[in-house]
Amino acid sequence: MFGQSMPPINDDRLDFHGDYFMQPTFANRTDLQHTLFARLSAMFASEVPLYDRSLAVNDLVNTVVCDLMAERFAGLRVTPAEVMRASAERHGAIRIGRPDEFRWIARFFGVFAMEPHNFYSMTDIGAKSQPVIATAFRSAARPEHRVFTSLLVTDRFDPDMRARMEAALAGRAVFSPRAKDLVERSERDGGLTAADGEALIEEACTTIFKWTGRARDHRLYTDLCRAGFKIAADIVCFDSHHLNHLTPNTLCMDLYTAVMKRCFGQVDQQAFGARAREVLGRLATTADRHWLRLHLPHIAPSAIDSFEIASVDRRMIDQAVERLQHRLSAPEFQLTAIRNAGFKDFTEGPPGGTPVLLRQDAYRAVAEPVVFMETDGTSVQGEHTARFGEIEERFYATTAEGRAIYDACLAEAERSQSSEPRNPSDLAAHERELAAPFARMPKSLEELVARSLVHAEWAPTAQGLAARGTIDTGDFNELLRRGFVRCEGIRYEDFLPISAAGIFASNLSQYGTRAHGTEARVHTKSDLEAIIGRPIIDADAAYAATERDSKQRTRMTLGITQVEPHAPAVQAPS
Ligand code: OOG
Ligand code: NI
Repeated sequence: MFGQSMPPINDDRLDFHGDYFMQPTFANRTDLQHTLFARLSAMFASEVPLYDRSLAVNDLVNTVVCDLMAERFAGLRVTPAEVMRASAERHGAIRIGRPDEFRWIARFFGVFAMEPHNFYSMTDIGAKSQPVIATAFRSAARPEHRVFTSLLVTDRFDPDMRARMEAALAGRAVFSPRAKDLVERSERDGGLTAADGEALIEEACTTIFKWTGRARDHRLYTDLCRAGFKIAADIVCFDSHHLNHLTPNTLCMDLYTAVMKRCFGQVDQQAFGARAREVLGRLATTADRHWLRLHLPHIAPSAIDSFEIASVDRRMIDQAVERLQHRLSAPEFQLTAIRNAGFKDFTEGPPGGTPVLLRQDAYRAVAEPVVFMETDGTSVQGEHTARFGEIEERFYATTAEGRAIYDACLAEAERSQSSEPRNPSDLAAHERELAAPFARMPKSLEELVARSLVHAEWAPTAQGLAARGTIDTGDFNELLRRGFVRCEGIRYEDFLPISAAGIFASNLSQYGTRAHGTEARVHTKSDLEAIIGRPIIDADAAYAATERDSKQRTRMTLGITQVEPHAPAVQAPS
């Protein structure tokens, strides 16, 4: 046995001689982040059986899409491991009750290199408002995971309700002393060892984000729901920051939604077959190298450039759909056998084929049993309907001009859709009505870039390098035309409050809430920064900076001295 003076052996800052390392070896934060999300996904799959099956659907859809792309791009082979990686990206959503809890969450995500990006206020977005403000935690560069993190703003409520909510929240402790200690250790030492990282992930999956099926104060719960604040009930009556949803990434939204509706029995075999052929047929003729780079960023750009593009004929599409239908007959895809509330009617975001921002959809939340423990020791059996199954597909980050056009197109689509009531499951009519206003939004990356509607990263080509010193223009569109530079769109890594609100609303079966609070005030980004104790990154400014830096590097490498004519105005970070 070790003597009294020996340091404890479980201290892994010690080397095998029992000496302290000058530089302890810390686990890589991004690796820890991947492990965290893989484990949260396993936790959520065990809590929500439908989520588990939806992952299988997504893997199948992504495999079908990659197989089709292998037909279209001669030389492309996507291994099952690569399909898994593309499918393993996720975003989560959590809703926090108290400012001090929010600060702990921010510090927790900091351990995993996830920083707050953007401020979202859901309190003032018209009919779909909710009493929360939010930010999203993610890596600054090439994020693969994110968590949309909302904070309840209690001053939206009347004083009596507010006091009851705050009292309910005051008594809970979501972070255990151990979790807090690990977060503090990481901040103090500059990282966590693999074992400590593992311990913190364990805390995340067994307490912080875990669904317990237990709640408190049934009276408060029912009063909040009746008053139209189901989201507040979801926050204040529970003891953890349970994941509301965990959203995988799909390579083809329209195919995924079609398959899910088929699995839920919402469409018949024939209608499904027709839709799948339509969607895959469109993808097989429109997917280009930009599509590949956007959807499969793990494939080397030089490999993507080397693939010959072949035409995919109808027979191949028909066969792919037949194989898909065959696979879907397996028992694991019979979702009607699991309790469910079906799939939403329509996808949020731009129409298919308009590659900006993101498209999202979801299966609806299912009522889950909850036991309410009352202060007098009794318990009440109840239920709670909040956790749903979202899916998303990401496209290019828009510039301010691009975003303005997007918002205008969406507003126009909403106006035309609300003026013409129709069968809620008429997908074709919905698609036509969405496509019409979006006709003015370009569909190709080339055109989106030429009109400065999306952000791109620029780099010299071999031809440009050969012409170095003789290039007489600083106009990047012209340089692109002459083959001296190349560009790739920057993927949008953030959220859209309007899309989020559409998802909130369809799941809470509540369209918006009005403030009753006499003290309700406007909550700003700096309020949330004060709560977190650090600045929130403006994602649009970061996309613009990435583009600007890439242009600057390209100019330097190619020896270009001319300034760019009509360069888009540099936006000051707000
Ligand atoms: C967050 C909603 C935001 C998204 O995908 O836009 C979100 C929530 O439901 O708490 O996750
Ligand atoms: Ni979401």
